[in-house]
Amino acid sequence: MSIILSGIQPSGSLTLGNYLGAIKNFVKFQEDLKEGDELFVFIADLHAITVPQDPTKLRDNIKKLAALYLACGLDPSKSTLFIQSEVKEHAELAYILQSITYIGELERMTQYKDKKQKQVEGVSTALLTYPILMAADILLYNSDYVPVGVDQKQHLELARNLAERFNYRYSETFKVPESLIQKTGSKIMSLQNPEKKMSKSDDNEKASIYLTDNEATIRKKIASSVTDSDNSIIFDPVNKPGISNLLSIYASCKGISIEDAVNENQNINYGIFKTRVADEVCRLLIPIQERYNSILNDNEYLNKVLDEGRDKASFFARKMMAKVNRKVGVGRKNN
Ligand code: ATP
Ligand code: LTN
Repeated sequence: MSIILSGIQPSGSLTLGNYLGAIKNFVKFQEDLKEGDELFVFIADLHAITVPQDPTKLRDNIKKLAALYLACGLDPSKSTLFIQSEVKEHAELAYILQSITYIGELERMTQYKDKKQKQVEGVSTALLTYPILMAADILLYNSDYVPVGVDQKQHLELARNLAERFNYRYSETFKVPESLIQKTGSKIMSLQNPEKKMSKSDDNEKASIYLTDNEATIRKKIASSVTDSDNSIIFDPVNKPGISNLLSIYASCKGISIEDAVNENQNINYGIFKTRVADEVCRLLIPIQERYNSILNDNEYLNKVLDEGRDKASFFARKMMAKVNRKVGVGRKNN
C-alpha cells in the first residue's frame, strides 16, 4: 500500500515545465495505482500567497489549475484532488512543525534565496517558512512518495529531516517520504535563458510555453528560443544548454530517452529541429486544451470533484492531526 502526494501552486498560468516535471508523472502514477494505494494531488494556494497575489486572479488560477489537472488526465474516481486551504490541518501541522525547525535550515534553502531577491515590498515570513508548510502537506497523509521536479529536492530533504526529528522527539509518528524525480523532463529550462528554469512566474512570456498557449504562439516561442550557432544536435547541457533543453522537451513529450531523441534528429538544421520540437509540443497540448476548455465551463462538475476531494483528504488529515496533538501534548486528552 503506497501513498503518493504532490501539489502545484496556483501562482500563474502553468508551463510546459510544470506538465513535464510534475503533472505528467502524477497521471502515470495514477495509472499504476494498486488496490489500497492513494494518490493525493492538491492545489497549493497557501503556498501561492508566500509572495503577493491579486485575490481575484488567485481565485481564478485555483479554478484553472483544477480544470487543468482534470484535462491532463487526473481522474477523480482514482485520485483525490483538493484545495490545500480547504483542509485546515495543513496550516495547523505546519505550525507544530515550526516548533522543531531551525531558522538556519530555512535560510539555507536555494528557492528562498532566489525568490527573496525578487521581492520589492519586503520578504514575507511565509516565504521563509514555505518548506515547513510543504513538509506538513506531505507528512499529514503519511506519504511514501512525492513526485516533483528537481527544484523541489531540497524541500523534500527538509520534510524527511522533520519527520525523523519529530519521530525521535515524540516517538514514531510520521513516515519518512521519498521524492520521485524523473530522469527526463524534471528540469525544463527557460526558452530565453536556458541557464534558468522555466517558471510560471517569469515576467518574460517568451521564456515559457504555457499549457494554454495556442499553436501559433507555441511555434513562435520555440522558433525564437535561444540556442548556440554551431548547428549540431547533441546533448550537452553545459556547452549547449538551449539545444539540450529542446532535446529534453522533445524526448519528454514523446516519452523517449534523450539518446533516442538525439538519434532521431541527426543531420538536420536547427530550424527543422525546432519545427519538430514544436510539432511534439502541439501534439501533446492541443488535446489537453480542448478538454480544459470544456471542463472550465462546468462549474458543477468542478465543485463536485473539489468537494469530494476535500472531504476525503480531511478524513485522513484529521486523524493524523489528532495523533500529532496527542504526541506533542497540546490541548486536552481525548480531544
Ligand atoms: P513559481 O514560478 O510560482 O515558483 P513554478 O513554475 O516553479 O512556480 P511550482 O508550482 O513551484 O512551479 O511547481 C510545481 C511542480 O512543477 C513542482 O513539482 C516543480 O518541481 C515542477 N516544475 C516547476 N518548474 C519546472 C520546470 N521548469 N521543469 C520541470 N519541473 C518543474
Ligand atoms: N512547493 C511545491 C508545491 C508543493 C508541493 C507540496 C509539492 C507544495 N506542497 C507538497 C509536493 C508536495 C512547488 O513545486 N513549488
